Amino acid sequence: MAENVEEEKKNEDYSGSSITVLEGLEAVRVRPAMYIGSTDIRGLHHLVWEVVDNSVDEALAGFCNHIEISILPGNGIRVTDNGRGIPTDIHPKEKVGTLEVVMTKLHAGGKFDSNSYKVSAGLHGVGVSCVNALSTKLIATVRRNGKVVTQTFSKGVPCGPQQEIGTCAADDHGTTIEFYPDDTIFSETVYVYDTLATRFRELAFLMSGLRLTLTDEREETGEEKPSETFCFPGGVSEFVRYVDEHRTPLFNEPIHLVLPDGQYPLEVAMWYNDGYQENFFSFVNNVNTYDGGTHVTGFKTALTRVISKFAQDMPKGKKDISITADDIREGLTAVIAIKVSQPQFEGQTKRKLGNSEIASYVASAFGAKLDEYFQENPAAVKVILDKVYFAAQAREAAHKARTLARRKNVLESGGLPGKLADCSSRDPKECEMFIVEGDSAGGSAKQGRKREFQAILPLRGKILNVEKASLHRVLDTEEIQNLVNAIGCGLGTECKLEKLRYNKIVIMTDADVDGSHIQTLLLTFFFRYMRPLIDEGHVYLAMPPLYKLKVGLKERYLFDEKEKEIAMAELEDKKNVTITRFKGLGEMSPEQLFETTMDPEKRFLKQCYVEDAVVADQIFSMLMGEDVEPRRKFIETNAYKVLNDLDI
Ligand code: 0RA
Repeated sequence: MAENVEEEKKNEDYSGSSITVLEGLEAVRVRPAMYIGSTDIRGLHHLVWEVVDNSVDEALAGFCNHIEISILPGNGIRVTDNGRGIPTDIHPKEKVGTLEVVMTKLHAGGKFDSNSYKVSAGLHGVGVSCVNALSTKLIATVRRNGKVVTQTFSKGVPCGPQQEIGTCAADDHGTTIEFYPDDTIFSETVYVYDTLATRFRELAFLMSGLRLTLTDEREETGEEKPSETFCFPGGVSEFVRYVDEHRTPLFNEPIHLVLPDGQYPLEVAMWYNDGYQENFFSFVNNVNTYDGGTHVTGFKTALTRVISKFAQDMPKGKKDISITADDIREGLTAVIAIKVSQPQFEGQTKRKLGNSEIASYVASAFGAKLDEYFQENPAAVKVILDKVYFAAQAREAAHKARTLARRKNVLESGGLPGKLADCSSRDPKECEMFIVEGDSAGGSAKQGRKREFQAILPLRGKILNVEKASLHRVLDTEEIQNLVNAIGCGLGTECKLEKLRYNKIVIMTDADVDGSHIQTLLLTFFFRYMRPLIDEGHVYLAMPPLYKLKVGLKERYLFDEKEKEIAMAELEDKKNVTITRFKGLGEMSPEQLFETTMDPEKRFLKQCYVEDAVVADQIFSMLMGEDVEPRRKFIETNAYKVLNDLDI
């Protein structure tokens, strides 16, 4: 066939076909940016992507495993592949050599069979004919069927018909394209080695087994010419390894999942490191989608779904902190590479995949594969979940720190919890705050207090048991936030007594089991998070009376059973005697509450301090038990042993 073509060509006036070529390719020369994006350095490199892309297509089709690229003196580029070689027989429709058609017809794209994943590295997919149009000189050489055939072009126009210039081994095949960009079109004509190397490395990762060699053959420096060969049998797995080279991985091998046979061939590699960033690299048909798109969305959906599913099976203690998609992606490096036959690119720079069907495809196909992988690799799941929960904790801690910082500012500008009935004095030395169990007792306390120096903070129900909850959850509860903000001295390492707003913090609860429980919960909180408050003697327990004894018109309050027995024994005649038991603080009138429990002249307070920190720690942590009843019992009978009582 090739011989016939040559015979025909030799006998023909070549100008006929040249005219049609000019019509097509002249448009490229008039508006080059429309075809290759720009005529700056990016456009200049784009020519290389376009040519190499044709060779990559041969590799994708399974006919090529080596591509050699050289930067030539005079800033030419030579790309040689070991693919099938561009056909050199006569093209049935165009009546010239197929080689010439490929090199001169716009959008011929190289191949005539439907090449479904062709997008071109530059996203424009204009084909090698554009490169030809924008080159002062292009030489195409084909090794095929034992022959070496070449054709030369200038600005897209053939300089003559293709010529057989020699023979090659019968099993030798491939294409060489050498071109010199037109410096009247490009503002920049000097190739950047690293730009080319980066892309070829990337291509080698994406096309496992394909070997790409880049050599800089420009100026003779006497030194060895820069040359690199990129070949990664591990594919995208090695890509992730390369990206994370300077990070500390959480497990030895990246997770590498390949779904070659689905509707959209898909390959994912992912690896966790001990850092905080998420690092995604996504590709569609070997083109980097810098701005992600639907394939990345699908990946994220699947990842979140599958990891969350496995998180359900975690031990109970871990689960009380909820994890987010961001927690799941912290420290994750992933490469997502998909093949899409009709990709739609979005955005100003067209670097984002838009096909909506891809999101659901990736979510389900990759999700199923990842689920399967995790079922088979429980050790990996454990490492990942540990990391994810660590991220969740750190996130919540950071959030709390920010919230508290913000709240502190609010506080400084006079903002205090709405439930707090503050005192009018601003001298902490004389100020007291009563933490009161229940809103109704809180109401009585507000009415009965000495407003100048006594503040009231009603507590609704019980605060969280801080021994059983993470710091983050503790700080999330409104009651504790109110407490922290009202007291004003901050928490944990940030607990600064100079900022304390009250000299005395008085816990005022009913004299019953629930009251004791609330006391203990509050003391546990102060012990764990505001320890200096206890150590410096700022925390007190109020001692409301248990009984009111009325003899005639005289009233007396009795504070415990023993006191009651003595008082009863002292009564000689028991006429006109009434004894009332207070079921709770709420049963007292504001006046009674003040008189019996809050009046500094008459009240009893217990000052709390820690006798032995280690013992206290043991006891407080012992209170973590799941069973409420034994804990209550313990509190009732033992809690006060930890706390030394001091009557004032
Ligand atoms: C047209 C048809 C075939 C291959 C090619 C073009 C081809 C183009 C380029 C550009 C650079 N390297 C290339 N390698 C091949 C298919 C040929 C066949 O069916 O044998």
